Amino acid sequence: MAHGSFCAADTLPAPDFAEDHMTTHSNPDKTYAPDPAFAKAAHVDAAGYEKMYEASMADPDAFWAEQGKRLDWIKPFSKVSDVSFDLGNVHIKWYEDGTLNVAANCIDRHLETRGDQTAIIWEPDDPKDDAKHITYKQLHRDVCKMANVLETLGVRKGDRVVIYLPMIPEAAYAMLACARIGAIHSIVFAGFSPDALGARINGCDAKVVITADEAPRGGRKTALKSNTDQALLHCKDSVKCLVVKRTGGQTTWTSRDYDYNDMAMEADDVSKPVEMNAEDPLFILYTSGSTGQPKGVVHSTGGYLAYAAMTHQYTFDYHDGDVFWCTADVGWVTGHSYIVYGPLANGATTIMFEGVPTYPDAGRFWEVCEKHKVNQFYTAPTALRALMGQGNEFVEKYDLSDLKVLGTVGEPINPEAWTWYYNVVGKGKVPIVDTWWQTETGGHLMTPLPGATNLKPGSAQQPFFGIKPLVLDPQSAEVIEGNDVEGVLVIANSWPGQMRTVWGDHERFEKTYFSDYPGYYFTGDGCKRDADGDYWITGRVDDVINVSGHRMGTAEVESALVAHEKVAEAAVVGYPHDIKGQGIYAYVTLMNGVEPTEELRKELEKWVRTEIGPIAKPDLIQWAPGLPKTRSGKIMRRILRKIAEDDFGALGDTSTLAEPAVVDDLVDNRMNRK
Ligand code: 6R9
Repeated sequence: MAHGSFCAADTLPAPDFAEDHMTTHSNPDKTYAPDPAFAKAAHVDAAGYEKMYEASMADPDAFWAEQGKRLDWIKPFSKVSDVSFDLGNVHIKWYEDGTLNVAANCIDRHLETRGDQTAIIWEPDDPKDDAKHITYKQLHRDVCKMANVLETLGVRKGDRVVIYLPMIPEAAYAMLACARIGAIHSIVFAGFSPDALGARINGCDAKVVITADEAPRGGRKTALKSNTDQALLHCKDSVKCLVVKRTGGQTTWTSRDYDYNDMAMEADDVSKPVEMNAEDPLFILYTSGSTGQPKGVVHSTGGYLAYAAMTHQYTFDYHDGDVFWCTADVGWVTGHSYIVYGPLANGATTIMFEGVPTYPDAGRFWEVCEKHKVNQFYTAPTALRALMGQGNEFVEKYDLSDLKVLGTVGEPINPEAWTWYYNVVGKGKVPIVDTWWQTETGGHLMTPLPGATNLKPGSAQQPFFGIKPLVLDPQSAEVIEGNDVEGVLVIANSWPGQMRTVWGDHERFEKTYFSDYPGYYFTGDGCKRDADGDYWITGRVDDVINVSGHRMGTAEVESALVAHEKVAEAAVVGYPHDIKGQGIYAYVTLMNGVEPTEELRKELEKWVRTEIGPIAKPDLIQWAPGLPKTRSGKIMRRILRKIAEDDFGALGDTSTLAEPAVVDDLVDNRMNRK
């Protein structure tokens, strides 16, 4: 089974109940103020946030011109922004007459000051194997070699290169080598099938695909090279395949294959960075929408890098010398921005982890934190929820005293998981940043700042500098002013990290993001702005359910359910209900060893009633041994909705799920009304 390191839940049995995490019950009204000493040393404290945010709103071009200076430009920009969100004429340009090279910004400019500092710590799947410490000097050498290998294969500025690699240093080399020669990379997560890989190679008309023999993960191996061979059966004959040796497990070579290790040995270790325009595409990343084919999200060279670097520095309060660990895979946007581009642009030490959170056991994250003295740790709620059920002793065995900031991303974090993260991992001393953003946004759009914000568990709280969020009424599209309100979330202005277009389909870009609410970037998320003006993401708008005229985020009900001591995970969808319009349908995974009984069903209904209110009481609870998730750990509610509607014929494509078999179980149980 293949999956991102984020989704520990897929690999774990439902956790045993009766762990002491039950003592960490959250109090929803409690906030957590920054430690004064931390705030003092931080890049931004509370007053600093207000001041800088106001400056970013008052004169955005002046603000972003200043931020543009964090990069080294070959030719400095004179124009800051040229943006229109008007349907039919949507264009987004930042720093458009400046030129630069991303690899030079991530590597070359650090050589003089920190050439011997570790740039990347590579932690292999098997903890018995040695970690690698790659200095900026070594990174420079290996990226130049890879750049020269790609040029030998005929790759030139503007060409596309698909990367289908395990989490090994060569994945970062490949990204940076493309950036160095001006090629556009498109990473396909190594857990994707040959079909998905083939579609993406064809979708961006790639010249070369870079892969490895095998990807070890959680003690098992995925045969990437043979997947690539299968994918390439459906691609042009001219596509070349560059193969990196990871395990030595490759058996077949074809005439289109090139041996990376041989070629790199011969390749020159210097390569001149190509001068790129700020608006030249840096990469394409395919992401799925709620419907239709995946979209090729296009990110730019200058604006994207400035935004990734800036958010990495402020959100995590990154300081020189810190060791930063984002547990994502480079196959997702989080890995692009916060394993490679943001940290390296800032001259950081960044960890690349090949494994999963539960191999060899549920202590792996914390073991790695201790071993590499991690200062900032960034992961996903799904991983935390799974780990918290395994017992606190997996955390408590390790010395986590170097942790300064904890982060989460990917979905709303339920207050239970937040509190566990805060108390058990952070020992009640380490601020948590709940970062809300999207593949499309390039970097964080809403997040607390660790030295500035009074933290509220479960809330992404406040906009990042330069971001102007608005809450709209979904029906009338009117702006809802004031606090204690709820609606759909749009962004009123642009920021440098914003995606520029959908690869090969600008019309689809306009239609997807700028047509429902004209004049704004539509995020697809719902949100609340509470009485204090803090933002709470309520989930994708297509996950919003309307019960008897009450709009409700599915996440809200889920959060209540998982707060119950016997519940491991829950997913909630709407289904047609004669009287209420929509009813609440809850899929519930119980803790290990807990028997699903009628009595427990009643208990959970009552629990949600008291947690949220009578309108939130689930109309139907189905026991679910597992939930259908994407490989990045997101619950596929589209499928759950269909099952709830008894529409079993229309489940759509389930092949991209981490474990397609869980769907059969759910359908079975639904049919038999279990
Ligand atoms: C970075 C990433 C984007 C969607 C987004 C939202 C959900 C992400 C969140 C969050 C609540 C957070 N999301 N972070 N919801 N709180 N902190 O995940 O990108 O894979 O494109 O997903 O994920 O629904 O719209 P992507």
